[in-house]
Amino acid sequence: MEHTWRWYGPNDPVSLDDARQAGATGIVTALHHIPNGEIWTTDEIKARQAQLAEKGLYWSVVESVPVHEAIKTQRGDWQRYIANYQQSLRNLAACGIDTVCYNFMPVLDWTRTDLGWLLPNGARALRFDAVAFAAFELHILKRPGAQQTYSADEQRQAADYYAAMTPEAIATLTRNIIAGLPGAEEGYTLEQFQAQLSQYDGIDKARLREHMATFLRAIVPVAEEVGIMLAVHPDDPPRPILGLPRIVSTQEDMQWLTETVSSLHNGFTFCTGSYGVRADNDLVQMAKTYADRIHFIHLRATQREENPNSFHEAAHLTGDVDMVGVIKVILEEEQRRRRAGAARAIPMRPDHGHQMLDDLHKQTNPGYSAIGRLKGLAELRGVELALKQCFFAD
Ligand code: DNO
Ligand code: MN
Repeated sequence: MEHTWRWYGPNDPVSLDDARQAGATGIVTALHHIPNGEIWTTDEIKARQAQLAEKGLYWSVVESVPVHEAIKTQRGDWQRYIANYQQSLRNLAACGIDTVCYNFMPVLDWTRTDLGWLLPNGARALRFDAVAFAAFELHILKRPGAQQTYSADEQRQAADYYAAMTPEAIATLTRNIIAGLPGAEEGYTLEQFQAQLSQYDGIDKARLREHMATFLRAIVPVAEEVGIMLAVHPDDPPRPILGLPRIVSTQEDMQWLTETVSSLHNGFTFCTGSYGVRADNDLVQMAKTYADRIHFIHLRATQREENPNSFHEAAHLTGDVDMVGVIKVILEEEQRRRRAGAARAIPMRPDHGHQMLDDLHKQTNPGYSAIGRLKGLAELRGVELALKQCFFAD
């Protein structure tokens, strides 16, 4: 695996030197300053590449070229946004970049209720608390029709939770959910959020799949032509929320994706933390089945809680994910590709990390502080090396 590190650009409190010291050789980044949906020009791409080269690093994977909401809803200017996306892919390829991550989650990107959940050892983790989320949906957002999606028991728990909240807690929970976590290209106020949700009226799972198929049929041929591997990031959490469909959550979804556009350029970001939240996702099996389409890997582990819809981010080698099993499958695939003449290892990054040690006293991007990711990367590299020595002598 190629060891990479996500960097949010010049404003990231974690520097490129930090990334190198952590052991990364490649950088995962995006042009976050370009408005969502506009074309990434070769000048802008080259300027970012030059910044990285100055530090002895290179741009390994784009995460993400964001998919504009208009493409997902097929409203307004969506065809222009698809044309822009095609052009951004051409420009990236012209600059030598060959791997592009994206996601197709309606309205919200990844979602957590708690960005600093205290662990017994004093470190802090990201958490999704299903009861807090229900309190937001039922009592803060007051989404019409939401009642029907919760059992009487869940509604009672959410009401109790809400009744105990202070105004600050309400403000924090709301911000955590709708303001946009790092990498999400959109953030909303409550009013904007409501308006954006209503853009999905009448868009169910089947419709969203149609819209994604339209998008893929337009961009995969371009990716093929210019030599870019597309890698869709799964939904996080991997199930419908707020009445919005989610279509990249399960093995069945992965199968649908591969059947809809069969090209290998239509591939996956295998994010173990996102897929791993569902007990019915067998990650080793999924990695095996779609190994030849895995173009980018996010490694982290989540831990399901007593409430099966709640989870928090565990340390990278603990939690519900069979990390050793997944890495072994990836190394098998790499061996296969090597034997077939592939020049490149599969890029992997430690996805998220606990806020710990000195980082507890620093301003950090939730999930993307330095030390927790450094620890994760170190552990994952250890697993990789041990597996290589035992099973992959060539
Ligand atoms: C979640 C993380 C996120 C992710 C974005 C999609 O698993 O990897 O930061 O990168 O949701 O790019
Ligand atoms: Mn991920």
